[in-house]
Amino acid sequence: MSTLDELRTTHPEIAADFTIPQRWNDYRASEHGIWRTLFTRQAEVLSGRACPEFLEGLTKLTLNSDAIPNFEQLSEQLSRLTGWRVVAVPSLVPDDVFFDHLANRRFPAGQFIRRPEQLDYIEEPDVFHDVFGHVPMLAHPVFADYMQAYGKGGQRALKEFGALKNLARLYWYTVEFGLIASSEGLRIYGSGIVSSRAESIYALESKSPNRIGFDLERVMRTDYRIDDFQESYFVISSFEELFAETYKDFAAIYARLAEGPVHRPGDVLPEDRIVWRGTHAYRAGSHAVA
Ligand code: HBI
Ligand code: FE
Repeated sequence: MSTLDELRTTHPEIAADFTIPQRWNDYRASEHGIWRTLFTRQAEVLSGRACPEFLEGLTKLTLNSDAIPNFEQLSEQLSRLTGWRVVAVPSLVPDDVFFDHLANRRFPAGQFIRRPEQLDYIEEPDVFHDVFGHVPMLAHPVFADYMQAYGKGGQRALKEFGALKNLARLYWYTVEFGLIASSEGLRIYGSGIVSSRAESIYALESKSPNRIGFDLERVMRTDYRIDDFQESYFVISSFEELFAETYKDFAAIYARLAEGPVHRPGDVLPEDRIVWRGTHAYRAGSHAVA
């Protein structure tokens, strides 16, 4: 991640909170074309795979394949639904800046769009991952509150040794890679899955990964991989449950977590509520110790 001074060389107008003007008029036709390609193929793969709340968010915000959304217009619509706005940033921003935006119901979205050769994988969050992947869920009132609570929790965790790692795992296994057990079956809500064609299919249909019932401390103890499909997904039963389970004072939880083990991404534990036991997972339980 770059510092503010480094970013000033490529983005002279960057503000202290790392926001930049979106400059919607400056996107090229080819860039809108990449949005269109990605949107079209995800809309196809997500019908029957994404949770109803995500699909309703797309509809309520009138997100479509036409063009990269204009953040001003999108924010007007989103703020009427849940009070959130979308602001443009170059890409990843420092943790304290990220948390401050979320705590104030601003979602920082990458301004740029990936290149044609990056359709399937990109390391830094671009406008497709951030807007298509994250923003529809911010139109859901309970999820919108969850994201703000995460931002506030992050501000507190920054002051406490070790806590940020625990909290980042919660974000990873819910906001980025979460599954939900809907009345119709398993569905996706995590942005990292919904913005990836291959992982949208893998997360629900592959026999390989574990699907494990969500448990806050279990998730906060589990390392994650950033370079491949997940070996385990955690399944919530509702967004109300997710919010209730996480709207707690984490101080006592962080103290307990500092003591116990850290689990590998593919570990299955005796106390896990197994939704599906993956065929490629480790069996022995935890190894590393915090
Ligand atoms: N910045 N733009 C952006 N998007 C993120 O998802 C993000 C970030 N900075 C920090 C960060 N995520 C994580 O380290 C925290 O959620 C822990
Ligand atoms: Fe993301």
